[in-house]
Amino acid sequence: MTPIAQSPSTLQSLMQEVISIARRAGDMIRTEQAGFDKAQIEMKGHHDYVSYADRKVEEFIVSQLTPLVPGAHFLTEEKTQKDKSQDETSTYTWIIDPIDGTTNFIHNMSPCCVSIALRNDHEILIGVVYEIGLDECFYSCKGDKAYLNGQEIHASSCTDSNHAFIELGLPYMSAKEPCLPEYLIKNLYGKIGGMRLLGACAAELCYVAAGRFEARIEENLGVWDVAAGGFILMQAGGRVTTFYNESSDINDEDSWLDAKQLLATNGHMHEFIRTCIQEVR
Ligand code: LIP
Repeated sequence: MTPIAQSPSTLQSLMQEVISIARRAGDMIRTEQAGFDKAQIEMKGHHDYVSYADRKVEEFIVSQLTPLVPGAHFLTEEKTQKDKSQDETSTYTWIIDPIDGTTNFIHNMSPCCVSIALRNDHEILIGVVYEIGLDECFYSCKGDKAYLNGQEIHASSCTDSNHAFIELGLPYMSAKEPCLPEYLIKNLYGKIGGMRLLGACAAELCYVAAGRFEARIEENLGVWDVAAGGFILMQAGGRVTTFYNESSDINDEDSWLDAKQLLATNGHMHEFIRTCIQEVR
């Protein structure tokens, strides 16, 4: 396949098309959420919910993205597409979570969002996250800044852990994993500004990018939970690594992107939180 031109203007116009697709997918989610019948819930795993809405939205997104980068592969949470990202015919992969925050979605809660990233080999070129509850679209592309609904965003400049506002994520696989948030709550309670569990990793990474929070921490994540939001955060001046690895390089194949565990911060809080995690594990 022909590689897509990666000039800033080409990527920006491709990004605008992805934003439009994410917003239309968001409209579908809003409609489905308004009339959602809990009898439609299915289980993918222990406490890991899915519904026909996730699959319907995913199929819509795939159909709209397909002509934008002909031959690109798809890596999607709901597996409506075969993962061919290891096959050599294309280096481009769309990474999609049609509804990130599915548990929030089925309980008619926010945040829940659409997350779409375009990856070329191990480099992310575009990230778009659209959160439906507050009608907030976060986006960035290689060579550009990070934006929320047209306004530039930046990770916070907070350097004082005493005021840090931190988001934790609870993985679904409770039986298999020792619960890191439990240890972190014990360890950080009284030492930082506040902690929240919001339940939609992609949106929460963008909240760190927009300076609302100082950090977001979770393990056992899928690449579709982190690809777009992690990229947007880095473009907004934040830092994204695994808990143990120093690497924050989006071109590094051993990086956070495929690691399933994510320490995402405004940069200033990184070592403070990494040390806390290392103390409790
Ligand atoms: C979920 C997340 C949530 C996280 C879960 C899960 P889903 O994704 O975004 O914040 O805690 O581990 O990955 O299933 O709603 O797309």
